[in-house]
Amino acid sequence: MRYDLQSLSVFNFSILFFNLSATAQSRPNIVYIMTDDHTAQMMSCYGNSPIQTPNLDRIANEGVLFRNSFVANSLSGPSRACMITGKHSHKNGFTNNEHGIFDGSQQTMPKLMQLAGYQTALIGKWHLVSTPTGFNHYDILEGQGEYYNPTFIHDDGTRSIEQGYCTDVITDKAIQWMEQRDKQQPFILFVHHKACHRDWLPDLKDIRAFEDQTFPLPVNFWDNYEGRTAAKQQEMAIGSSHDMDLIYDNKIYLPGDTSRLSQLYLDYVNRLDAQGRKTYFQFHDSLSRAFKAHPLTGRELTEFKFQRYMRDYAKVTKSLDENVGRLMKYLEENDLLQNTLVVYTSDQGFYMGEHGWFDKRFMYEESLNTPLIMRLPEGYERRGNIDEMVQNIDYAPTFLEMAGAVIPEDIQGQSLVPLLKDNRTKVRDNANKGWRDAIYYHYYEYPAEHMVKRHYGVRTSQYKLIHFYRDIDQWELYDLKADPTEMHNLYGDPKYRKIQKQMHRRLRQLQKQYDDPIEKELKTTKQSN
Ligand code: SGN
Ligand code: CA
Repeated sequence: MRYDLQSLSVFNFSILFFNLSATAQSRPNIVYIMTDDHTAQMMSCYGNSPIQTPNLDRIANEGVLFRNSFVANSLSGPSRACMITGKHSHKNGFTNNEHGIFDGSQQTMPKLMQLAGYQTALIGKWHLVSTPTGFNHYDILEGQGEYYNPTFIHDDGTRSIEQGYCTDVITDKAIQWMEQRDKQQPFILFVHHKACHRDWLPDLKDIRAFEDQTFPLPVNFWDNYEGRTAAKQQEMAIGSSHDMDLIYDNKIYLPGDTSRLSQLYLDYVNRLDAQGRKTYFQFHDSLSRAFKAHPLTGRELTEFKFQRYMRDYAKVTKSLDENVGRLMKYLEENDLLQNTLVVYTSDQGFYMGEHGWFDKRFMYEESLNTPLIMRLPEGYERRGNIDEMVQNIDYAPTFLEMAGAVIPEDIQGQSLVPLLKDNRTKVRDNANKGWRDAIYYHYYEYPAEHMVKRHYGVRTSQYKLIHFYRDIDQWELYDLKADPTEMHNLYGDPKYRKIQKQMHRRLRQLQKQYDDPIEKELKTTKQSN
């Protein structure tokens, strides 16, 4: 049921929540685990992963796996803002990392969960610049946070350096909070990891892991970006020494290297204590010496960088998977599994060499997608893969509905509860007939690091239409069935004239539905020029 929250008086509120106290015990807890930049290609439950993630697989095996899960804006801050508001970027106001400050006075899902009688806690990466609101407790990383001995900002405004590896520390804090919570009330706990964000520094116990593994190059690794200007002009290529730095990103460093990025690299590594630094550099110095004895160039160098990137990312992911296992064990041992929704997702997907890239931002599949698996509480019978298209704006209404709370009219996402309810095919298919047939996307951060041009677009189950705009005016159209790796821009192809027209119409409808003013703004700019 939906209500216009602004028009509800306190009196109405008390009526709406009147019945909730009676069912307080039966309302599920929610443990929402969101990583940074962890992508489905690096999760074995999604298939074709070069590494194993057994603890994540367990969540999927015992619950559900969304095969078509997307973000609304593939960048950390904006994605997080979409998630906690249930609204697209132009509505929640946080469109980009560079200039965004989240307006914490607006309606958010954690605030509504509090109103519904939930305890709310946030541990880890926040990245929305302003002080978190709507949480009974928070303990957050400063900005992007650090892997080694990270600094935390506590909810009393103080800061301290916490000893340990970031993924372990965040998990410890999450467990500590659950230990001391009020056990009479349901809770929602947001566990926001820094892993697997750049520059992929591993837990020292994993420093030698995956070193014997050779990772296969994606089929479109050597993409030449024909017919795709924005893709050609990005700055996120593994092969570019400017975009992926041999020292900062690939850790090929020997004392005497003095670039700005080598200093930044050292700043992060030197957070380790003396013993930690010794272990770290023992391994990396030998790697660096071996590289410098036989320096590579051209394609060989690019492939070397790719292998280093994949290994570092895999190491960071290994610790992430193990820590998710630790959190699951805590839930199990404390009889919390039965009545807890466990969500595992990321703030967006990531390129693992597809198109020759790392990073995200583009509306192409790897970064438009975000992993989404759930272990469901009692009463939610669905299991296995879910194919409906879902988006991170859907999480807020889902959690609200599960909590028995009202879903305000202005929330733009759609509750996933109908998809989670019943495992009987017939019942399910009937219930989901009216599910969305397209999703909307809008990315804003340009000019900025990695130089991905502003764009918006629509994706249906088979097609995708993208418009790169402002300093460029280029449309792209993809047939995802015929061309799943998005190498052939079909825009203007006479064979696709009808599809192109339909996709333009669907785009206009979605921009109207979500009230995105961008087309009007572009028209006004055109007229005034
Ligand atoms: C940092 C990274 C970028 C990354 C952005 C945004 N550079 O600026 O590579 O795209 O974060 O990432 S780094 O030199 O600081 O590592 S996001 O996930 O937070 O949006
Ligand atoms: Ca991210």
